[in-house]
Amino acid sequence: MSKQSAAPPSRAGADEQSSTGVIDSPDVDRKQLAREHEEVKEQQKNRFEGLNTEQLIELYRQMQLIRRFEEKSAEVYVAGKIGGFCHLYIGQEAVAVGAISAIRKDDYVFASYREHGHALAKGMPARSIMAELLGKATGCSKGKGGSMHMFDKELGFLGGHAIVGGQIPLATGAAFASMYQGSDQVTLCFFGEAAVNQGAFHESLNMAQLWKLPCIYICENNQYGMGTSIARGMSLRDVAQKGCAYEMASEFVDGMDVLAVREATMRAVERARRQSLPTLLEVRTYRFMGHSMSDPGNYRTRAEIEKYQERDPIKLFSASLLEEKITDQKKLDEINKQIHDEVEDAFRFAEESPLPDPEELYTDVYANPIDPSRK
Ligand SMILES: Cc1ncc(C[n+]2csc(CCOP(=O)(O)OP(=O)(O)O)c2C)c(N)n1
Ligand SMILES: [Mg+2]
Repeated sequence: MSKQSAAPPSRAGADEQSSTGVIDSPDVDRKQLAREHEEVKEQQKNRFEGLNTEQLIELYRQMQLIRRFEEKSAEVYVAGKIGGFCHLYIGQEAVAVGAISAIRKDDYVFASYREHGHALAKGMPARSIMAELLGKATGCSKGKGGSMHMFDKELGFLGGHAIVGGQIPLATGAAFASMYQGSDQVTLCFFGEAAVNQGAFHESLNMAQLWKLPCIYICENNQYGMGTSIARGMSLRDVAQKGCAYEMASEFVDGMDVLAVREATMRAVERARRQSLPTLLEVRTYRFMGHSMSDPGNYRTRAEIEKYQERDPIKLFSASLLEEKITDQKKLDEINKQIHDEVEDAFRFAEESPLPDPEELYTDVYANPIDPSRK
């Protein structure tokens, strides 16, 4: 079953990529974009039903928190305070926030290395994530993981995985555990579209459908795997269609609309909890920043990025909230100020925290701890 939801972002930019990796895209048609924005906003407002003011504002707050957190991370990275890789989530906030708002606290979430946003949406404190980015002892992984290894067992946030597609079989295993133990927990597994080319994706989907596992596979199709567009790396580019190969329910979702993501995930959660069946969601989105902080970005044009910035999920949602008179600009400004303070507090906390003790090199490496005194 494959169902097309309204107006997903197109793959236009990817399709126009030349074989040299440089995109010959036309200038942005602002009038057309404004028309699309109005259309999508009307569709979004129709999805307000059933949600109260508090819930709607919370979705806005979480998306803004992720945006601000990532902007601060970029600033701190450039200042040389973060070591290793750092992949930002700016532009994709509606995916993690919309999907995670549809699950319970005791459900599980797995993500890739682009996971700061998912960790925040699952309830991890900004302090523990920022401290981890700075490699401090107070970080969620005691400063030994860094940007790609956020983790919080109590909150059911099970990583943070640096191997492309590596989280897909792990999430399938967590869903198997829930089924085996007879709990009604569900697992959300987020990954990029390039991970779909990994064998582990196909093996997992086959097993999940065959064994009826309550796993929701959420492909965040941002159109690029590092500097390679989907058009250059995938023969069948409609990822949701791949669910048919395993008779798995699947949907295309507009990843710039937080409520569209929430609704599609709610349908999948219902299927997982009540029938113990998996779902594949292809959520079409776009990353506004480079692949990582060290990406020269010479594989796409400024015009293409600007086109998608016009579809900014936060801009869209705040316009819908204001037009429906759910809130006013003053209240949104207050929230933005609180978020700014929360992120600054997280950074101060991280800066002032100690580095991990050298002895920590020997902890949490093997299930049976290493005795450093034994040579
Ligand atoms: C098994 C493996 N191969 C290659 C890499 C290098 N690598 C890191 S990110 C990435 C692209 C993945 O793109 P996608 O899955 O679309 O996720 P996105 O970065 O767009 O969120 C690659 C090839 C890796 N980390 N692991
Ligand atoms: Mg991608």
